Formats: sequence, C-alpha cells, structure tokens
Amino acid sequence: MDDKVFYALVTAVVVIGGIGIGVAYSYTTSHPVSVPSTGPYYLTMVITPSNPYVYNKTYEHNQPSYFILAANNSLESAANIVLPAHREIVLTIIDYDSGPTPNIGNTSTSNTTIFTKVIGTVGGVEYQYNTTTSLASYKDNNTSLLKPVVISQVNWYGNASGGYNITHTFTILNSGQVIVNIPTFGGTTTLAYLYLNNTGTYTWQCYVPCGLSAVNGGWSGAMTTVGWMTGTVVVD
Ligand SMILES: [Cu+2]
Repeated sequence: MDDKVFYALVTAVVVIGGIGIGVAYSYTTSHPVSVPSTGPYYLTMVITPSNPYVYNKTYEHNQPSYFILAANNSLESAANIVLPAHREIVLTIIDYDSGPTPNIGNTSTSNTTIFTKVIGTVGGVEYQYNTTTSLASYKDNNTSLLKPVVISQVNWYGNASGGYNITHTFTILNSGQVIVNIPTFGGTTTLAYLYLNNTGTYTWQCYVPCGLSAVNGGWSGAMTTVGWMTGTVVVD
C-alpha cells in the first residue's frame, strides 16, 4: 500500500468514525456519560507481522507486533500507552497480519470465549472496515469501506482447526480482570469508542497466542515481550 492510499484509508476511517460516534452514541444508554472537555482522543495502532525477533538460536523467528501510529506517521513502541480519563477515546487498530488462529485465551484452547467478545466499548461493539479475507465469508455485501461490519461477539469458525477468525486482541486488564477487549482481524481496520473513567496503571495484552508457536503454546516471544503483544496503559 503506498502512502497516498494509506492516508486516504486513515482519513476515511476518521471521517466515517465521526459518523459512527453519533450512531453508536445515540443507541447507547448503558455506558457512563462523560462530557469531553477537549473533544475525542484519537489513538491509532498498527499491527505488523514478521518483525525480526531473536529469542535464542533455536527459536529465532519473526513475530507480530503492535505499534502506536504517532503524529508524524512513524511507528512507535506500544510498550506504554497513555490515555486520558473521562474523555472519549477513538481507537483505530490497523491489522496487517493474516489470520485466523485456532486458539484463543490463556490456555491456548478455543473454548475460552470471553476474548471473542467486544468488552468495554461504547455500545459493546466494534466496527470492522476494509474487511478482506477473514470476514469476506461472513457477509460479502458488508465488506466495503462504507458499510462497516458491526461486531459484538465473534461466534463463527473460520478454519479447519475450528478456531475463531481473530488474529489478535487488544485487551486491557485491571488486576487480572478484563475491562476492555477488542478483537482484530487480518487485513482489516477496527474502530472502537471507549471511555476510561478510572485513573491508574493497567496492563494491555493480546489474548491470541501469536508468539513463538514451539514455545509454551504460543504464549512466548511477542506475547510476553513488552511493546509487542503486551504493555502498560496509563490512564490519567
Ligand atoms: Cu497477538
């Protein structure tokens, strides 16, 4: 994808996102209402596959990683993500990875369903834009950029191993409890709106075991390396 196309995509997502705010907000009554003092806070993250990663001589392997898309359009480490409290956060995750995976959750089995749910967002949903391979079979006529697929729970199976069509999750934990869970999909852009109304330091973690497959069921490598598939979220 060249720069022009990329910026057009980002612009489109932001513009459509603006429309999405109104739609999502007007149909939601369950989330705490907070009046943003300085408007929405935009966080855009990028997941790229195959970043050079060295574990040891045996398990040298490329690994997927989250990055923060910085204001100057460079990719910065996602080790420490600072977010404002009491303010609408517009979170965009651009996933360049390919999926899906047969496994999800702590135990690397496919029977852990909490990480297939959208948790902690406005309306309990996320929006999938520019969907390609992973979601094409879900609904062909919903794959255009102007018709986002609205997802609250991923409950379909997409591969021979019987897994979920999720490549990664962006999950925020408060003392081990899931307060935000946003599944992402290969080749798609995910948009979600959320409020974090309690200040503090939290952990973020991907819950699709996408690390070194030969070590600890994928719960290694990127999965346990700060800035790759885990890190800190500071809400202030
Ligand atoms: Cu991951």
